[in-house]
Amino acid sequence: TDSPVRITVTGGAGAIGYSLLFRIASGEMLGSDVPVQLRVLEVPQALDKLKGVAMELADCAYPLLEGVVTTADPAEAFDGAQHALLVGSKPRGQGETRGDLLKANAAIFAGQGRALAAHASADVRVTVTGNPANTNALTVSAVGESIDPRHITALTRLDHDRAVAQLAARAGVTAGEVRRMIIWGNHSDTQVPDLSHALVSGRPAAELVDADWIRDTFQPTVASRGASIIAARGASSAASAANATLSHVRDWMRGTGDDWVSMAVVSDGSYDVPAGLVSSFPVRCSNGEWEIVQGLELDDATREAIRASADELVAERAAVQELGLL
Ligand code: NAX
Repeated sequence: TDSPVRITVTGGAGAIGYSLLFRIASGEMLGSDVPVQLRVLEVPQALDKLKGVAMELADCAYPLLEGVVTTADPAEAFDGAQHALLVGSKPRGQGETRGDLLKANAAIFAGQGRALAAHASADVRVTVTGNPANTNALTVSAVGESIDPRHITALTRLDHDRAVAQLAARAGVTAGEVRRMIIWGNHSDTQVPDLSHALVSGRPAAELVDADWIRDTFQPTVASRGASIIAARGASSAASAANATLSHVRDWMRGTGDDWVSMAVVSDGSYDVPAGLVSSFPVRCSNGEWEIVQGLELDDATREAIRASADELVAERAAVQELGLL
């Protein structure tokens, strides 16, 4: 039999991990015929909790799950990893700014990037969910030079799926009827949800919804959805974030068919996003590789919004560079 695919998940004792690990082990990510081994990294204080999660994973008796490693040692966690899902990060503390968050996490992701480069499989594919996700991915790339930069991505799929859900509800259809949604830019409130190329049951979405709704309701609702979930639930999105992380990897590996998805990937300068930044684009995936959908026409407002989000990414990169990490 084949040896199991080694999947490293960081922050496995957290809220997203509590959904994500079980669904990976069930075969939902890589397929119902692909054995997996989970290698889960946590901080030392959370190892006991993580052991409890590992006990529950065992108790699910998943046929595809060939072992769970729990550790606080990045070298052990990333050993032979073919996928690395970097979920764990330091949350924003009381009174901390996004800048403080950026610096604390730059140090964490620099350490993990080095461990990945030293210990993971040469073709490891990295998906960063932990915030600030785009810039954390950039940090991993900067320190992990032996890893193909095209294999280091960040999650904007939750924003993408939120946008699909909003459009579907407005159009009175199920989410499966919506295709070709786009999120551009940073996973932050400067993100650019764009339905101008979306199709609803094969028809252009722009024919079904008016410009006022797009600008005044659709875009702000998608961009502030995370805050709305926190306000309602008293905790940040967890099951939906796990679902998006899993869907990101699944579609990257198993392909997007004639649809596309949004992923934050290293820019090649497409759509005037400075080359080298990790920014969200519409991508098509096949054979485990992505390519940016080219040649889409954008209106001036969308171009301007993409530029503003790219400016934010440049500023985030500069803040990390100041630390001497890039
Ligand atoms: P939790 O605070 O529940 O869990 C995070 C876990 O990470 C904790 O168990 C913590 O001990 C662990 N951790 C912290 N530093 C670590 C390190 N250096 N190595 C290993 N583990 C470490 O947060 P959760 O709700 O699971 O969210 C995790 C991350 O996802 C946060 O950064 C959050 O901001 C981010 N999100 C990103 C989203 C996206 O769309 N990109 C959406 C959801 C979520 O907000």
